[in-house]
Amino acid sequence: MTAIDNVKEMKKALRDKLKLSYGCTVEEANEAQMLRAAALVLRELMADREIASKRKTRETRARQVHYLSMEFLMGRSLMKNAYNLGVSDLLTKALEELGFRAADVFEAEPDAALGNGGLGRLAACYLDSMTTLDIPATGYSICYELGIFRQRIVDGQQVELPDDWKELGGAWLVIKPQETETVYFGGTLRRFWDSDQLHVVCEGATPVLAVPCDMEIAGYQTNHVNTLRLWDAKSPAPLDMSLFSQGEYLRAVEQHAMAETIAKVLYPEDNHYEGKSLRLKQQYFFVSATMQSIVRKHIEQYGSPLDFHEKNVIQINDTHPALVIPELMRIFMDDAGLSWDEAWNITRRSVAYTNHTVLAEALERWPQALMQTLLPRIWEIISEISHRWQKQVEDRYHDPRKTAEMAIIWDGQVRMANLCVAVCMAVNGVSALHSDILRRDLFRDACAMEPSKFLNVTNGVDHRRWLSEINPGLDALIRDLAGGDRYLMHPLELKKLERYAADDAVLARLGEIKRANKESFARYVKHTSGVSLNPDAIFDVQAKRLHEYKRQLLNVLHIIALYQRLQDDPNMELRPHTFLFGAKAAPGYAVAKRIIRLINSLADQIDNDPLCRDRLQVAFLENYRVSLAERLMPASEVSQQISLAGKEASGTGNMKFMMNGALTIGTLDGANVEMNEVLGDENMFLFGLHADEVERMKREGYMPQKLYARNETLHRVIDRLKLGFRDGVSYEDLAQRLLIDDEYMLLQDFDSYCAAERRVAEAYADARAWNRMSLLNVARSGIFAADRAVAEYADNIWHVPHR
Ligand code: 26W
Repeated sequence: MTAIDNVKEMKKALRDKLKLSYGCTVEEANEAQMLRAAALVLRELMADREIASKRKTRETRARQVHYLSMEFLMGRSLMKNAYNLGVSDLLTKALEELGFRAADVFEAEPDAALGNGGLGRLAACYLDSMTTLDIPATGYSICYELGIFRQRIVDGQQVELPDDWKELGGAWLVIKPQETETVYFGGTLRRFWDSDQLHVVCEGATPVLAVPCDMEIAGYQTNHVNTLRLWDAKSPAPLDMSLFSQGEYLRAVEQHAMAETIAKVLYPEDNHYEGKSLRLKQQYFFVSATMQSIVRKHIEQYGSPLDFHEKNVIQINDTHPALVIPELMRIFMDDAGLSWDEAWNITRRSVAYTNHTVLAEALERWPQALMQTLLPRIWEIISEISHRWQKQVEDRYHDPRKTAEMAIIWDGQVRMANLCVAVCMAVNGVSALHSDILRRDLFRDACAMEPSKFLNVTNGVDHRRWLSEINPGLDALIRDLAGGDRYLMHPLELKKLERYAADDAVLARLGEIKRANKESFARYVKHTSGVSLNPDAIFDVQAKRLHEYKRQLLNVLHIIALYQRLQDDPNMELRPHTFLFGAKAAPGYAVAKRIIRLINSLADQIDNDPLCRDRLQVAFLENYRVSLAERLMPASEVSQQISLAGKEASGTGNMKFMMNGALTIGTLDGANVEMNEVLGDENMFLFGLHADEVERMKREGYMPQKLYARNETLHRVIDRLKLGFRDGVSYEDLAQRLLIDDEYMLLQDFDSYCAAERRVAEAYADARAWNRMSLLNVARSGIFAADRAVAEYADNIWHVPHR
């Protein structure tokens, strides 16, 4: 097996790759070229292991996990792979000795940003853990040409730019044309009998080629290597000019264009469904290619599809890949010749579904007409599943209301969540609270029919990346105090830090580490944007997608209140406070974009008011993304997790902040509830309505205008929105939204939020007490490691062994 054991070998390997792929010397190479050379060196280290891993899976006839997700938010890979392969020091030294600044080479790598936010990043963290736990697993998605847009702020407003990541990021991809699959769209169905067997064929369908672009995934301290398979879409044949004479030319051009657009761009909507036909094409494209390839390999090895479910488990990341259900049925029946009952038994036992949101506007419902024309056979199969399910529901409940609610096809729409709930062997939520809401509310009646299939797996994050790799200072402290690097494989070992909760020297060192991280982040921000952050101020951070339910606007309302207090009383005692925001808004989400503009207007106002100098600051961090989060988390002191209770399925940023010693100000929502269970009320800052209180108040009638009329502070804040700031932009629209509807109850939680912010400021005044809380946050963050979450999937859903 290829190995690199010292700096000399690493330098030679880099030189060789430069020569091979660019025909240049080290002296002639630039950072981008060196980056590609380094990627090739690491890929070579992984390639042997990947082959060996696959061979082992085959020989032991092991059950395999197939993780299907429309999004994998991988971020950068060079540092991560070097770290997992145990060569990060070697690589850094080799680069330096070859005359490069290693940091510049790492920085040259673009993020592979094939995802929007939580759901996509979760998939990336889980790939790392599945591999580290030696689970034979493959991730599947689309090889989008453009990932999530790059965000620029121009005159306070978001502008979207294309994210052309593949030019350099493609260095990690291995293209495998020999494993191409063909996916068919449209056409008309024809049935015929042939020796007692009914055949269904689809004629005149448009073929699209799915070409695998594989990314190798190395685990930590293991030789096991898994694969992330990204499908690229290609048109089958080059344009055939001879078709012109047959009048087919335009059709050929259309087909060609259709194929080439499928993998063009990631849909940038997060938690908001739009019934676009291109999106449905993307979903079927990657699902069909994936399932064809999995079934083909299964039959090659085992000879029969009948034991498919014993050797394979398909995990679907939300409903986006839900077409696996009818597609598996189709392959088993139409391609493998099984009966409906045989196909149904295998399919039901193979697929498990994770739900990631309860927001009604995020639930996928495809128009029947679209599905019928684009995927006629799939539509037929879904219809049959739907009929059978409906009968089951009627027999069980005899209740037309429930029949309507639980229906898969209703009112001209195909409801993907109901399809998954009806068919899958397991359905799980992503935090204890979220899973309870699924069982008690969203999927109540289906749950009563089959309670044992509704499970919880609280999310987790890759703590090797999100702590050890990005926060070397804290990593060194943990190694000193908690038994070296044991915590990297056993995250609960972080608990050992608790012994030092009263150790002044340790607490001081923790404070120094945070201070150094803040300074380094401030240097980075200065360098990249020109903005000076004051490292003496508390770094109070809200970084996540922009969505009304996440309530960035509540954060803004509080800052305005603070600013007005300062204006009223310029001599008030105010500890320096810097509020940082990072957020992308979906390009079509007008309100979210207005909130971004508001944050920038406020930042500008405060920045230009001498009253605020060195005391109050607001900064909007442009283009929030994985690689920026990696710099931000270690420097953060306060983590804002302030969604309306019951709306955030879990959150995973909350866990990353906690691991890096930030204290949480938050509602009892998503995984915050479980953070509160391990931390107690004394080590975080809770506020706001609980999920059940939200429900009750909504039922009984919530009237935001009353709060506005009664609450002097709130009144002034909202009036200030209307008035606007020094740039002359009025935010009357946002003010009206709060007064008329306030769907996410910002006004209701305003007072309690301000009180919690005051507790934060008071607590920060006592550095020792603060550092103690910070230490306890790190110490108790171990349960939020992705290794724990993946082990639970393996034990309770996949039934596969793991390390
Ligand atoms: C169809 C449009 C669309 C696109 C993405 C709908 C829904 C989504 C995702 C399911 C939204 C999402 O990312 N959900 C987040 O998933 C995280 C991982 O489980 C959770 O931590 C977040 O709370 C949840 O918002």
